[in-house]
Amino acid sequence: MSRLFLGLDSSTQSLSAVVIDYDSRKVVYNDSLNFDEALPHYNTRNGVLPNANPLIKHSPPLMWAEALDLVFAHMKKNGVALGKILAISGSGQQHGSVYLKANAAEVFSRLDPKTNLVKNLAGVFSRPTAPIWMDSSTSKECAEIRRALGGVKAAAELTGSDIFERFSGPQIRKFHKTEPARYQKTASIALVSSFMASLLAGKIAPIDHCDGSGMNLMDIRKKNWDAKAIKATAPGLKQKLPPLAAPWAVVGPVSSYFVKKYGLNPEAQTLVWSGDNPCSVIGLGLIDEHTAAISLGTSDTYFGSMSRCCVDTRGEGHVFSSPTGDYMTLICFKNGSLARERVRDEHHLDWNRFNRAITSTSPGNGGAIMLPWFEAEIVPRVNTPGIHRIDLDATDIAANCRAVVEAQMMSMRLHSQWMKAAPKRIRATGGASDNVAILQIMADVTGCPVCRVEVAKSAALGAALRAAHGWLKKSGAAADWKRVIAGFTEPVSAKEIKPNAKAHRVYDRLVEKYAKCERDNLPSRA
Ligand code: ADP
Ligand code: XUL
Repeated sequence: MSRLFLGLDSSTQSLSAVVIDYDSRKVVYNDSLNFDEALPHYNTRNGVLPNANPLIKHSPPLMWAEALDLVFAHMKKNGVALGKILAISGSGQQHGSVYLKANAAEVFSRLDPKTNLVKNLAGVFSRPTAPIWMDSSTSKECAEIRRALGGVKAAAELTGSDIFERFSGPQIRKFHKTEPARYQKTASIALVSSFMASLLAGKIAPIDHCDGSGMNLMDIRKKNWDAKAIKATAPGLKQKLPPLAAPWAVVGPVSSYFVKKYGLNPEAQTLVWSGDNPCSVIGLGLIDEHTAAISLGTSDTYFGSMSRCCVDTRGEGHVFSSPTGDYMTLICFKNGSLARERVRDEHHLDWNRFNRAITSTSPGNGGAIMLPWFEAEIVPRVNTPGIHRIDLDATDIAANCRAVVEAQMMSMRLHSQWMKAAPKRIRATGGASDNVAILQIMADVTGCPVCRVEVAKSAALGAALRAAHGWLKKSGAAADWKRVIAGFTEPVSAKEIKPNAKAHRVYDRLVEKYAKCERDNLPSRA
C-alpha cells in the first residue's frame, strides 16, 4: 500500500510542499518556492510589500494564489503522483487576514481550469493586500479592545493571549476604522490558512481552532467566537467570520480546478488548514510536554504542547488550541532570522564567516550585550525599533555576531519562564536550524540538548501528517497521533548538540544582566 498525503505551507517568504508516503513512512517530495525570486512582479521583499511606515507589513494574497498554481505545476512537472494523493492540508503564517467581497464564494466554486488562479480571482478582494503577522501598526486598536475586555489578564484568560498588534482582531478593527467603505464591502474575512484552503476546496473554508486562537476573537476554552470580543473589535463582524472547525475537519473534496488542471483525484479531500506553529507542533512530534521547539524562521518562535490551558497573565506568551485537541504554548520574537541577517550583512559576511566570527569568541561575550530590536519587537513589547549595545563595541564584528544570537537565546529563556515547565530537550527547525553555531548557543543558554529534525520544513510536514490524521479519522480508522507521526518526526540523534556545562553557568549569570538591560531600555507600558 502506498497512501500519499500532501502538506503545503504558505509562509512569509515561501510556499512549500511536502508529500508523504504514509505506509513507507517517507517524505517522497519536498519543494519550496520563494516569493521574491519566483514572483518578482509583486515587488515583495522577504515576502512583504515595502511601505514607508515601518510598522505596516502587508502582503498580496494574489501572490499566494499564484504561488499555489506554480507549486502544483512544479509537482506535475516533477512527476509527483498527484492522482494518488488522498488528502491535502496546509499551514499558513498565522494572524494574516484576507478580505473578500460577497462574490468570493461563487468565484471559488467556479474556478476555471482553462486559465489561472490570478485571473479567476479578479475582483474578489475588498482589500488588495493582507496585513500579516509582522505588522505592528495597531497599538491604538489593541488598547481599545483590551480596555473593552477588562485589561491584559482578562483578555488573556478569554482569548489565550493579551491583545497583540499582529493578531487579526486588532487588524480588523483598524481596517474598519480607517477604511470603513472597504470594510463594509467585505462579506467574508479569511486567515491565510483558510484563504488557501478555500482555493483548494472551491468554497469558503472554516478557520480551525488552532489558527482561530491567533485572532483575539475566539474563547480559548469553549472554542467558539466570543460575542464580547467580536463587539469590541468591529460592527457587523460576526457575519463576516467563517465558522470555526476542529483541526481535523474535512472541508470537502478538492476543487475540480485542481483535478482538471493538475490531475488530482476528484475524491481527494481538503482538510482544514491551520497555522504554521500548530502544524510545526505535529511536524516536530511535540506530543509530550517535556520537549520544546524553537523555530528559527523569519521570526523566532518558542513553542510546545500543554495538556491543561494555563495562560500567561502577564500577557507576553500565547496559548493556542493544538492540532491534537489539547493546547500549545507559543512565544514569538519578531527579530529572528532577519536580525541575524542584518548583523551579518552590516559586516559583509556570509553564514560561514558569521559562524567563524561566533566561534572565535567565548560564551558570554565578555559581558557584552545587544538588544537587537531592528524591527519593533513582540516579546518584549517594543514599538520603537532600535539597537542597544551595552558594553559592546559596534565595530567589533565577532562580538556583534555572537551578541545578536546570545540576546535572542537569553530572551527566549527569560520570556518562557511563565510556562513553569522548563523543557528537558529542544528540537530546532526553520531556515536557520542548519546553523550549528547558532544551535550551540541555544543549547548552552537553555542547558538542553538540541536536536534538528530530518525535514527542515516542519510546518509543511505537520500539514501532511494532519492530512493523514484527518483522512484516517474520516475513514473511521485508528488515528492515534503517536502512530500517525511515528517514523516521520524523530530527530537526527547523531547530530544532537549537547550543552556545555561551563558555558551554561556563564549564561546563568549573564541572563540576569540581560534582563536588567531589557528593563532599562523598555518603554513604559501603555
Ligand atoms: P519562513 O518560514 O518564516 O519564511 P524559513 O524558516 O524558511 O522562514 O527561514 C528563512 C531564514 O533562514 C532566512 O531569512 C535566512 O536568514 C535563514 N537562514 C537560512 N540559512 C541559514 C544559515 N545557514 N544560517 C543562519 N540562518 C539561515
Ligand atoms: C506566531 C507568529 C509567527 C507567524 C509566522 O504568533 O506571529 O510565528 O505565524 O511564522
